[in-house]
Order: sequence, then structure tokens, then C-alpha cells
Amino acid sequence: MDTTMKVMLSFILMLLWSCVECKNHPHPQDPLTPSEFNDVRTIVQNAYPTSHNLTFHYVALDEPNKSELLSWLSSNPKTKPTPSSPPPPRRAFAIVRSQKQSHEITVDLSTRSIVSTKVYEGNGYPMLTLGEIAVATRLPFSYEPFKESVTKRGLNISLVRCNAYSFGWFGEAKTVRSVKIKCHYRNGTTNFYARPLEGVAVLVDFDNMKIVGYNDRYVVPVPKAEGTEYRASKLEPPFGPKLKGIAFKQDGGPGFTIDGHSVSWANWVFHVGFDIRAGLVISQASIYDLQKQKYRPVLYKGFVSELFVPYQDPSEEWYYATFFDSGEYGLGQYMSSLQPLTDCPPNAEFIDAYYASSDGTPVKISNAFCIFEKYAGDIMWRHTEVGIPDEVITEVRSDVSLVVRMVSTVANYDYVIDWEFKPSGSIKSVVGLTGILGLKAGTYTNTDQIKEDIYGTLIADNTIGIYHDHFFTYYLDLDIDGEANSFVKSNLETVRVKDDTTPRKSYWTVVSETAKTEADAKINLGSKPSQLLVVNPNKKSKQGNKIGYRLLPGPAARPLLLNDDYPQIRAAFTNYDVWVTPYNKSEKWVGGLYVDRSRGDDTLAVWSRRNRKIENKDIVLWYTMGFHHVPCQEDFPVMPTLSGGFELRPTNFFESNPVLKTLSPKLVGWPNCTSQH
Ligand SMILES: *[C@@H]1O[C@H](CO)[C@@H](O)[C@H](O)[C@H]1NC(C)=O
Ligand SMILES: *[C@@H]1O[C@H](CO)[C@@H](O)[C@H](O)[C@H]1NC(C)=O
Ligand SMILES: *[C@@H]1O[C@H](CO)[C@@H](O)[C@H](O)[C@H]1NC(C)=O
Ligand SMILES: *[C@@H]1O[C@H](CO)[C@@H](O)[C@H](O)[C@H]1NC(C)=O
Ligand SMILES: *[C@@H]1O[C@H](CO)[C@@H](O)[C@H](O)[C@H]1NC(C)=O
Ligand SMILES: *[C@@H]1O[C@H](CO)[C@@H](O)[C@H](O)[C@H]1NC(C)=O
Ligand SMILES: [Cu+2]
Repeated sequence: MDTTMKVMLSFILMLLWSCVECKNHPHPQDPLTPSEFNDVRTIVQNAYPTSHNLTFHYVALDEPNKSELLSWLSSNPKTKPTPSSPPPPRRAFAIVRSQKQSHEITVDLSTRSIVSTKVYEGNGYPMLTLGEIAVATRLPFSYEPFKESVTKRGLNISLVRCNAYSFGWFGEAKTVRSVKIKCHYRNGTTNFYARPLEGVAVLVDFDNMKIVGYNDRYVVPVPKAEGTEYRASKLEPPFGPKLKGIAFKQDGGPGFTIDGHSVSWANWVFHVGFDIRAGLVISQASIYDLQKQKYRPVLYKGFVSELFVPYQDPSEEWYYATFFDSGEYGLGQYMSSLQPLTDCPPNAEFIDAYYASSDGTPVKISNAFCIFEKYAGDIMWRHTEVGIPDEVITEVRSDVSLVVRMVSTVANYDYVIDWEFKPSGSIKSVVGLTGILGLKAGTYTNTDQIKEDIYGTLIADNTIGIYHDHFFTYYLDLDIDGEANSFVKSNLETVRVKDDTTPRKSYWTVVSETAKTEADAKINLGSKPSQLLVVNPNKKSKQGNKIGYRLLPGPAARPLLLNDDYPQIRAAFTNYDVWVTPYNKSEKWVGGLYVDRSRGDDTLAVWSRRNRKIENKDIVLWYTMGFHHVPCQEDFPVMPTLSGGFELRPTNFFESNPVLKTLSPKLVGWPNCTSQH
């Protein structure tokens, strides 16, 4: 075989191969596959001397530029079996630690080459990896002073287990990567969080994996194991309240289709992505307009950019507990495999996810996301008309929606994060807080004994649930019918009637303002009655109204820490409930790219000081939904889900009610069921 033949043959093989690949027609936003993670690992490792121990802190798809992506997607819709033009090059972005430095590496997966590398010189460190945490939490067990502390408390060390907690930043001029270790006792219960070894504080240098600080300040009883158990198999009767069996049937299978990571259902299409920091990432959500007979873009991308959880106990063992669950821990890294039938209803379908572990190898999260049609007996719309002689008209439509769910269990807390799509055009995101509280041991068994501030609620004998907050900051890149959008505040203002043409003295009206720059769009909800809208100023409805979507906020909780307190400097993105910035590919993480021990110099609050123009531009809405949590006894030993959610709702986006002609689904499987349609 001569060389030309060889070249030709390999070319034909390549074509064949690319056709095997192209059958899948992967979406350019699909998360990295296990083989891509392995490629990144190999390519990166080959670029460093073998003596360097690399830890992979973040590996994810480096998405193509938005313009490139949108133009490719529009000319290569999913409905076509094969793309007519090659997709944008697939790239990965990795943050790797080597020799105590953070390296940012972009890898081109098609050419298997490194596109760029950069050593990060700024403040802060990347996410803690599970691999490092596993090593750090074993350190106390070979540390004599710790062993003595355990013995002093009359405990058996083989029943002690420890957790690593991010250490924050409290004004130190120089920082090293460090974590605090706190330990619990698991004798007699699986709910070891309820049995803290209080008074002990261990500080670990996380790069050198050494204990560098140790303090055993005081001894209080380890709270008892009784009453902490939550496993049904370990609980004693009586059980109740009793719930009867529930029938659940969806004949003919689900009403949605999942093609890789692309989902279509009713009038919606969207893409479900994964990121080790954010967990679930929704993108390319478009809705079919029955009147216009076409799909119209709504949400280019949405995800939880940060989840800030500051505890309110300033004492030595607790003050640093001001966690950034996305930037320090990774909501994706801590995702739980969803349990069919209980985490999600029987009609759910599941999608797996993969992330890179600290050595770069892919780890699978089975059933990472579930997708299901939800019917909770609610009404989509209705009317009863009794005003017509000899006739009563009642028209009702049941409310069915599509839910995409993830659960992230960041140590003790479980966060259920849902994205819900409604045929009416609304997108809701609902978060549920459950799991186990952050608990502190104390001497008290009754509030009568308490003479000091205990920074929490006495919720069981010797057990204090520490006050804290949960701030969910969402990244919402809305593209309402196109990328160029504006942010409009429609304020409701009282008008005093000045003449006597009406018996009324006042009424309210709407005064709308379009935000010109970032400063105009920093908003604290509830300060005045208003509707916040993202509109497309280049398009109008037939009636001449601006086409838009409005934000219906969920619970608001203003931060209560002082602005100059260190955790609040790092979380300055919660200083306003709503912010708007011009789209910028590198402004994704509100707390900065490097959050562990960050100093707040790369937050949304800093970016937006540039006060860029945001009118008729591609804009991103940042919205924080907050919960102040004053623990109560019902939250123990495991907390019933506390939920809150917000809605993005079409507002003059459609010419009229888009679900006027939606018929209620056929109800099947119930005795005596006469379905309407
Ligand atoms: C790399 O890791 C190995 C095994 O954990 C360890 O023995 C070695 O000291 C490490 N090398 C460096 C340069 O940190
Ligand atoms: C993406 O956009 C940035 C900034 O506009 C540019 O520097 C970069 O080269 C672009 N990347 C690609 C792959 O086009
Ligand atoms: C400590 O617990 C381990 C594991 O349950 C057990 O094997 C061991 O005998 C215990 N030691 C003492 C001193 O009770
Ligand atoms: C473990 O708990 C049981 C009661 O649940 C107690 O009797 C026993 O002494 C405990 N053992 C240790 C080593 O703490
Ligand atoms: C994008 O954001 C980064 C980080 O804030 C900033 O350094 C960069 O200048 C921004 N790019 C543009 C075009 O504004
Ligand atoms: C339901 O059907 C059963 C028999 O099929 C009948 O006995 C019962 O009365 C019906 N109930 C209603 C509410 O119609
Ligand atoms: Cu809470």
C-alpha cells in the first residue's frame, strides 16, 4: 500500500467514524462525556512533569461563544438528522492545582490539544474536591491532641467521624488554602450531625494536608442519640399520620421526549446541562407560539450561580461557617442520585451526570436529574357563567407542567431544585430545603436555663439549631424573542385626584422606566410596588405593547450582616435582590471564579461598578431568593421541606392567552372517571 492509498484509507475511516459520531448529532451544550473527561485528564497530565501531583478542581464544557452557538443551532436544528455544517469546536475548561498554584487550562477536544493555559495570581482558591476532603478528614485520627480530646469526653474514637468546612476569609493579609474540621459521634444513630463534639476546632492546611491549628476550648455533653434517627426501619411504632395508597398512571408513556440532553414537551423545547458547580443548567428554552406558528426564544440559560449560607454564631468554633455551596463545595459535586418513586413520581425519566474527580477521572451520578409531567390537581384556568338565562357554563382546564429536578446534598442540608415549565409560558424555579440542620451542642435542656445569647434555638436536649440564611442567586440570561433586550421597572404609583370629577381621592397607575445602565437595575424588592420586566424593545405586540417576561419574585430576605463584615464582602452579590449586567461569557459565577477564601474582589458587586450600558443589549438578570432560618423543634431530627420559588411569566409576549385552546389531559385509570376530552 503506498502512502496516498494509506492517506485515502484513513480519510475514509475518518468519514465513517465521523458518521458514527454524527448520528448522535450532539448538542454543543451537552456536558462533557466520560471519554471527554478522560481525554482532558490525559492531555493535561501530559503537559505537566509526572512528578507534579495534579488535582482537578473544575472540569467542564467550555461553551462556544454565544453568537457562534446560536448561528450554528439555527442552521442545524435538532429536527435535521445530520448537521449541515460542523458544530463549533468542542472545548473543555479545567482548573487544576499543581505546585500550590491554580492553573486555568482550555483544551480543544477535537484536536486533543491545549489551547491556552494561565496561572491564576489573584485571591481565592477553586472548589474543594471530595478527594482532598477525604484525606483531610482522616488527619485528626492520627493527631495526639485530638485523640486525647476524644478520650477526655469518654468517647470511642472508632465511632467518631469528621467533616471539612470551608474557612472563609476574615481580613487576613496572607492566606493559605485551609479548611476547618469538625467531628461528630455516630454511636447509636446515623444522624451523627445531631451529635457534635463541641468545643474542638481543627485547622488543616489543605495544600500541605497538615493540621496547623488545634483548639479544645471546652467540654459539653455530646447530645444523646435517642430521638435523632430518621430511618423508617429504626423507628418504633406507632407510625402516622396514615396516608392511603395513591394511584398514578400515565398510559402510553410520558408526553415528553428526551433526545440526549434536549427535551421537548407540549409547547416547550429546552436543553438540560450539568456543571460540577451549578448542578442543573437549563438552556435554550423556547416556546411554540400557536398563533405565530413558530418557536420563540425565552431563556438562553438559567442556573443557580451561588448558594450563600452564613451561620450566625460568632464564637471560635462557628464564626467561619459562612458557606458558598456552589463556589466552595459544588452543587453538582454533591448531587444525590434520585430515588425512583420517591424523589420523583413514577412517571419520571432520569438523566445521569458525570463530573471529574480530583484525579481527573470521571465519576457517574446515576439518576442525577429527573423529568416528569406534574399534575397536582391545580387549575390552569376556569370560568363559571351563570349570567345566561337557563344555562350554566363552566369551563375548566387542569394545570399540567413539566418539571426538571435535581437534589444537592451538601453535607447535612438537602436542596431540591426544580425548574418547571408551564404551557402558559411560565417558567418557575422552586427550591426545597430539607435534611439536617447545622447543630451545636450545649449544656441546656430548657430555655429557662439560658441566660446568654446562644445564637440559635434550643431544639432538643443539649442541641442548638444555629440561626442562618440561605441565599440562592440565579443566573438568568433571558433572550426574549432575540438577544437584544431591555430591563424595565414598572412602578405602581399612587395618584392624588386634584379635581372633583370623581368622588375618589386617589388611584394607582403604572409608571415605567427602562434601565439605561447597571446602576439603574440594582433593586431591593419590596421597597416599592413594581413589576420587573425583561422586554424586547425591538418588537411589539399587535396592540403595541412591549413583548416581555416579568419576574414574580419568591421569598426575599435582605442580608442582615453588616456590609463591611467579611462574609458579606465576599457575598456582596446579595446586597441587592436583582441586578442586571450586559452578557459577558466570563461573568457566570456571582461570587467569583475562585470563591474558597475569596476576598470579594471578583463578585457581581464589583463587575457592576463599571456601570455598563444595558439598554437594548444582550442582558443577564441576577436574582437572589433568600430565606432567613430561625430553626424550630419541628426541624429536628430531619426537617420537613421548606420551599420557595419564583416565576418568569410572559407579559404581552403572546397576543392573548396562549392556553385558551389547551384541552385538559385525558384522565385515565381512575374508577368512575369520565374524561372530558
Ligand atoms: C504526590 O503524591 C504522592 C502520593 O500521594 C506523594 O507521595 C508525593 O509526595 C506527592 N508529590 C508532591 C510533589 O507533592
Ligand atoms: C469568543 O469571543 C472572544 C471575545 O469576543 C474571543 O476572544 C474569542 O476568540 C472567541 N472564541 C471563539 C472560539 O470564537
Ligand atoms: C469502639 O468501637 C469499635 C467499633 O464499634 C469496637 O470494635 C471497639 O471494641 C470499641 N472500643 C471500645 C474501647 O469500646
Ligand atoms: C453507645 O451508645 C450506647 C447507647 O445507645 C451506650 O450504651 C454505649 O455506652 C455507647 N458506647 C460508646 C462507646 O459510646
Ligand atoms: C468580561 O468580564 C470580565 C470579568 O468581569 C472582564 O475582565 C472583561 O473585561 C469583560 N469583557 C468585556 C468585553 O466587558
Ligand atoms: C363509581 O362506580 C361504582 C361501580 O362501578 C359505583 O358503585 C359508585 O356509585 C360510583 N361512584 C360514583 C361517585 O359515581
Ligand atoms: Cu436552613
